[in-house]
Amino acid sequence: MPPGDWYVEEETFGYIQGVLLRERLQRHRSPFQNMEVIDSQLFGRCLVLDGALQTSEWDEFMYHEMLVHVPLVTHPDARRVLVIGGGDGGTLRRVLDHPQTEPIQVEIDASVIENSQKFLPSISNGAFQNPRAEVLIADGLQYVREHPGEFDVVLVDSTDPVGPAIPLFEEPFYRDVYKTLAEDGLLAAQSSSPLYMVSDLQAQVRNLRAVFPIVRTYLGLVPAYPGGLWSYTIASKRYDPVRVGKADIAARLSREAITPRYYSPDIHHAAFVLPPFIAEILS
Ligand code: AG3
Repeated sequence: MPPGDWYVEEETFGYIQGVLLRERLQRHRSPFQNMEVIDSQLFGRCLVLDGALQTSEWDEFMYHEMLVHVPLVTHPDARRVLVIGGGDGGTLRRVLDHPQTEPIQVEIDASVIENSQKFLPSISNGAFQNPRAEVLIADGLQYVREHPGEFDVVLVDSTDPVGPAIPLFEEPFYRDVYKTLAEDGLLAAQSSSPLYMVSDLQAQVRNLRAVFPIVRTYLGLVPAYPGGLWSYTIASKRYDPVRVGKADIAARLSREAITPRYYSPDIHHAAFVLPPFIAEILS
């Protein structure tokens, strides 16, 4: 390795990815996880939880725009939006871009929100101060169980399916999400690397298919994540994300004055086009 201080991420699946650091800014151990904030030459400041890079100043928009705009444009009028996890605020911020939404965020670890606001303020960009948003420090699993029939869209912005996040990828949770959604509601979740975490993706899609009639996986670039290609999955009761017309998407973005840097009407549709080897993984 060239000289210098490197952040090196060792993946359980036998792969390492690293970036040259400018500075290690913060290290914190919460009751839930180990957190680090680092500053790197290529990606800027990054949030790391339990040794997995969660988001960077440079590419956070690629991930958060795809996790949020694809489902929120698929739903014709999502007002009540529940965000589970997402302590850095990048997801909440993109939900708030849609003026009709009244989001509730449930994050289990207050210290992720605190440290993200302190060290990575450009990611939430004021979202936590927005009076339209309600932020609760609580267990998302329990919150969903206790709030049936309340949401149009649920967004799961979690860590990888290891350790405490595992239940967020399992069928019992998806059954509770089904119940917390209105009769035309939908869920979107990050769904791991389609290259390196194939069995995780397969299990998640299987669990979603056991509960929801429409399940669609889509892809996007997130260079800071291992392999750079990431997947997301929408599970829906009524609206099918591939049936939203490009002209309607363009009209929505212009009416709501949203100017994304990754997401666009073309990207919305391109993201659902899977290379045959990935389609086969999911068949
Ligand atoms: N959640 C998905 C992060 C996955 C990264 N995995 C890894 N580095 N092995 C990101 C949360 C951002 N709001």
